[in-house]
Amino acid sequence: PPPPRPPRGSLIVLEGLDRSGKTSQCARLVSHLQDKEGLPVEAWRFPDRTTCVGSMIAAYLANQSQLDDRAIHLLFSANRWEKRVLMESKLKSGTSLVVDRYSYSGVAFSAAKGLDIEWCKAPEVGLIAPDLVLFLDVPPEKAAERGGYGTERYEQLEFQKEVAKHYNLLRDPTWEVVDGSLPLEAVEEQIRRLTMDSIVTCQKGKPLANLWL
Ligand code: FDM
Repeated sequence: PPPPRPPRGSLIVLEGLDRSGKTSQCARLVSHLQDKEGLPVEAWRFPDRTTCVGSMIAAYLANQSQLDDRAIHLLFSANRWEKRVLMESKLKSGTSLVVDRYSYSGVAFSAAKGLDIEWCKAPEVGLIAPDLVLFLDVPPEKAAERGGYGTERYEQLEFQKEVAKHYNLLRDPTWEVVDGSLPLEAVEEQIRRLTMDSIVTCQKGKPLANLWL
């Protein structure tokens, strides 16, 4: 008989505007799951700037190159596709992934430039669907007040407002919306609870699915 398969890992995605607290919350969540819960988990992020495609994206974001809006959209998507096989094997071998941004950033940011939403979604079809989408909700004005917008291409209040509108269009009832204006510890607590629920559901045999649901 084949050896028993380990329970699969969960694909947890954090989304939100720049300065919504995603990146710190991802880091805190991953250390909690590893150190306190003793679970196999890895921190991932998109764009993954370490690949060849990722270096083209990095140059674009740093305003060191100019690209057609559709061309950069497809590079962001390709950057997810090139990680798909590894993502699937990690999940199937029991490792949960905490991912800072995914296809929803891809669609929200490109559609905020005026591209058609359905056109933006098309190249994402067939990527692995997250088991949990945690949306850190912070009004753009409040995120901007937190300071520390860098000099990257999209880090401007007017553009972030457009992105917020498009996140709202994409939001569906399966998303867990966390009020990112709450104190960091309160946000962290909610994220931990929702994540543990998702990990347990996946361990119990919830099948992997593909985008878009
Ligand atoms: N971004 C990110 C996109 O425009 N499309 C995508 O598919 C992804 C994953 O890239 F402004 C944007 C969002 C952000 C920028 O992201 C870099 P980080 O999280 O700051 O590295």
